[in-house]
Amino acid sequence: MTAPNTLAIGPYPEPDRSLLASELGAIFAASPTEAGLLPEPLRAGVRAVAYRGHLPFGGADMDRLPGLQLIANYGVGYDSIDVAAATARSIRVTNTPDVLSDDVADLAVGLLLTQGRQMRQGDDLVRSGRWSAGQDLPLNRKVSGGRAGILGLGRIGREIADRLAAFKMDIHYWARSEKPTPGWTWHADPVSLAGAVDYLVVALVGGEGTRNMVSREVLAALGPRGILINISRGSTVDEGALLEALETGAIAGAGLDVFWNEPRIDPRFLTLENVALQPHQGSGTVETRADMARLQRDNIAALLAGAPLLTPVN
Ligand code: 8YV
Repeated sequence: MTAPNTLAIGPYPEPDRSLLASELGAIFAASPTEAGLLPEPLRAGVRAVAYRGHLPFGGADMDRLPGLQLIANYGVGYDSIDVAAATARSIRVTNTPDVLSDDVADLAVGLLLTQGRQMRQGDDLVRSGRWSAGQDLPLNRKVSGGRAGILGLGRIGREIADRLAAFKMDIHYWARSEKPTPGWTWHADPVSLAGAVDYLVVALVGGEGTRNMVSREVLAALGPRGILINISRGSTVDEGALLEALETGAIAGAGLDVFWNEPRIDPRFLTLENVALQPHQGSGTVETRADMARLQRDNIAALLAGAPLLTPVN
């Protein structure tokens, strides 16, 4: 029997695990480190890795799979994969764009409404009996018609902006260059964007180029009435500055689906009343996860058939 040529690295729930095994004959490893510990004949047969998770996958991990031709990522963001190291080894990388944009944008809007209308605090007021005892929620600020800033107007940022435009919001954005978006206002730098809006929604790609782009200065410009939403990567935000801004009221609040050091996030977040916390669930619906897994497997099948890759990164 020939060695399997697909290695799935990371946590794969059912039915994805069974489909990887039945369609591609995949073998499994929990992490890049564990993959490197597989017997040499198994590692030598691997032509494609189905990668899932946020652990770094670097050049040394690739070198332990000498026949590797493709890393097919389960996710649109591929910042955990060293793409430069892959390219230097003639290894292709694919991701899963588009299929998850709706879900991630939906969650961003949900967090914006949750924070804008104090829905967490409202829920607490009802459950605690304080409402029935006569207490009311302080009045909120109107969300519809407000000013929204999108930091990063890629596929997901665009979906968020389109949704917020339907809330009659005034749309501002930062992207490296101005886009053909009549009626929306482009800002040349993130500080200028933050200073012009009530809600700042981060939809950047992860990685070195965007690390800490939401800086202390950006948060100061957002100001004490401003709300930060992040559905992209924790690395895009200076988290020390964010915690300080939330603790001191330098910004009004935040809705966060992503963090530095997930899932063991900074415990200071847990004590704050003015944040809504989510467990990196932006793409987490049955439909979208099935589409992501399908696209990942289809990229691998294409490689093994010698056909063009569907969603190449490099
Ligand atoms: C994760 C994501 O991939 O697509 C991305 O970039 O961050 C998510 O969809 C997902 O949580 C599985 O790890």
